[in-house]
This record gives sequence, structure tokens and C-alpha cells, in this order.
Amino acid sequence: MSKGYEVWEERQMEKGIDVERVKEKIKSFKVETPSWGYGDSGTRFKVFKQAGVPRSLFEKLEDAAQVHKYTGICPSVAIHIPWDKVDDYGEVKEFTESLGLKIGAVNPNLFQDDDYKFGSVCNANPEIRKKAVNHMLECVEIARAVDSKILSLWFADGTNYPGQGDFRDRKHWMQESLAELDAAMDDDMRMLIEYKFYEPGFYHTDIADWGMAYTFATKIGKKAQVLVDLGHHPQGTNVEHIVAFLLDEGKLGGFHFNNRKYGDDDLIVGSINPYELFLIFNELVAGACDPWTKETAENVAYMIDQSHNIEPKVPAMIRSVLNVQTAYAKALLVDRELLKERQLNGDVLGAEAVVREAFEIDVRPLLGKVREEMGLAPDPMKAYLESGYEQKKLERGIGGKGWE
Ligand code: PSV
Ligand code: MN
Ligand code: MN
Repeated sequence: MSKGYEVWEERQMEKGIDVERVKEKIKSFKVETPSWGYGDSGTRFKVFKQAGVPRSLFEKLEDAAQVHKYTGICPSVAIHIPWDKVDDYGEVKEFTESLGLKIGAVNPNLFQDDDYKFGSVCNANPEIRKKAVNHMLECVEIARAVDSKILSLWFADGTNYPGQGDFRDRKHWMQESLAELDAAMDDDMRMLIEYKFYEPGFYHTDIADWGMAYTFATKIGKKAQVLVDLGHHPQGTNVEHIVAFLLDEGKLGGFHFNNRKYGDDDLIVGSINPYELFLIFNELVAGACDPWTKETAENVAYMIDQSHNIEPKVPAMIRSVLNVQTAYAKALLVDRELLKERQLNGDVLGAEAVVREAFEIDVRPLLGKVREEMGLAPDPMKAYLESGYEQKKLERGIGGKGWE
């Protein structure tokens, strides 16, 4: 490994890449995993129960700790309430810290209560809107108790048929609810507003795209930003362009990484379209190099949001994390000066080559070396699979905690 790395390093240095700086960046890069990615999930056709799935939030955290142990870059875990509801969040905080982790984003769940059949914060019934707002306020309290600074908001609100709801009334209700939440949040907390163009509403969704999320976030002010979930766009959308645009406006707050072939498929990150993932990181790295966008870029919350329906969950999470890290490492190898020069000279093919060639670099020797320097095994997946945890986990039996 180390001989392979030396050759690799020499080649990059010849090109003028500051390899030490790249290694430092990779070491400080973190990605959050979701508690729900460790539990049972499925499609609308079937939830396949897996043996060994966590029976409680505490066991989900134990699984998340394994992902962190072998990758070294996943020190925080997002929670979803009420999926992860407990009586004592102080205990959760303590337990999380004892595992060397932290609770990350708190996600209110505004889509699985019967009352939300016709919407939550956009429901025509003011009592249901109030209930939804109260649930978000409860999540602010939970965030305080676990020392989290992020509320991650996704609303399933939408309609199935023309005429079912009044778009503008619903827009006002959304705005009012977000304003109530904003007033209850501490100054150092952020709300990340996620958009999705359809599902479960098949005619309209109240926050359908980044422009609507951006509009709400702008009206709310400094505590609100936009969250980009890679599975929430129509086919063909240029997601990296959206990323660059939001970054430049100081409104890019976070990501839900996953991959898709068709709809909101929630597959392993980078499994279908690794080039798109790389191009997104190319914009993020470029943004971090620019003094205008540096601060926003450095505070972007990188989170995974996927569901593992047929694959073993911990290895699937490790695979996603490694794919994210690989895309980031490749983006750090783009020769930005040369790219700028070629862009300014109208060198279309030359500019495209700078970007593509970074994607084509094999970064495995680099990542192996970084892991060695971090005291980790060079191949985290292999190390995890050999650790015996997958077998030990089976003692939990079948019928763990899932979606409901
Ligand atoms: C909705 O599709 C979503 O992306 C939201 O982020 C939810 O919180 C999450 O999925 C639930 O899996
Ligand atoms: Mn999401
Ligand atoms: Mn989704």
C-alpha cells in the first residue's frame, strides 16, 4: 500500500497538487449518518425484516458507532422524532457521547400521524396546523437536550388532485409555521428546509423545489437555509448548478446524500451516478476556496438519507460513506487554476478535461494513506466485515425497530 502511495504522491506533486493539504482536508471531512438507515425499512409493497436490526435508538447508535469506528468520519447521527422518541434525552446524550458520537440533526416527523392525512402545517384545519407546529417546537426542546444545533425539516404536505387545496393559502400557512419555529429556536440553531417535487402528494407538493425552499428560507432570515436531497429532483435536473447557486447566496445548509435511478429511490450514495456526486463536490470544493462562499461551504451539514431495504444496513452505510469520501477526495484534486484559465480562454474541451481527469484519478492509495495516518484500517469495509459485529448483532433477533 505504502509503495503504491509513494508513486501516487509523486505523480500528483509533479502536477503541482499540494498533497499534504489534500490529506488534511480529507481528515477533517465529516458525514452524518441517519438513525433510520440502521432500522428496517421498505417500499410501499413490503418491509423485509432483517435479523439483528436495532430494537431501540440506543442500538441504532451502537451501529452508527461501528460506521464511525471503521471510517473515522461519521461522528454524528441524525434522529427522527417520534421514530427515536424516548423519555429521557439526557440519557441519549450521555450514551451517544460514551460511544464517541454526537447527535446531529433532529428531524420532526410530520407525515405518519393520521391527523396529517390532508397535510400538517399546510392543513386547512387550524388545530392540526397547531399540532404540527407544536411537534416542531418539541423538536427544538429535544435539540437543546441533546445539544444539537440543526432542525431538518421535510414536509410531506401536498395534494393529489387539482382543486384539492388552495396553493396560496397553503403557502401562507407554511410561512406562518416556519416563523413560529424560527421564534422558538436559539440564535445558534439552524433550520434546514428540504424540498421534494412529488410524493406522497402526486399533484403538488408545498415545497416542491429549491426555489420555493430558498424563498421560505430567505423570508425567515439567518437561521434558515436549504437542504438538498439528491433524490428529490425531476430527472435531468442539474443538481450541481443548484448547489453552486445556493452556495453563492449563503443559503446552502445541508445535504441528504443518496442515489437514484428513477424517483426518490434512497439507494446507496454514488451507486448509480458517481459522476454527479463528484460534480456536486467539485462545486463545494470550489466554493470553499472562494472567500465569498467559504464560510457557507464550511458549514454545510453533510448527511446521508437512505433506506436499505434488501441489503445489510451497516455495510451499506459504510459503502455510502466511503463513496462520499471518494467523491470529495477526487474533487480536491481538480486543478482549479488551470480550470479557471481554460474557462476564461473559452477552451471548452480543455476545461472539461480538467474536471473529468480529476474524476478519473484512482484515489484509493491516497485514502489508504490517510486512514493509516488516522490510525484506521486502510480498507474499512473489510475491517468491519472481519470484526464479527455483523454476526454478534444477530443476537438481537428479528423484528427490530423500523419505520413505525
Ligand atoms: C423524504 O423523502 C425524506 O427525504 C425526508 O428527508 C425524510 O425525513 C426522510 O426521507 C425519511 O426517510
Ligand atoms: Mn431526505
Ligand atoms: Mn427522500
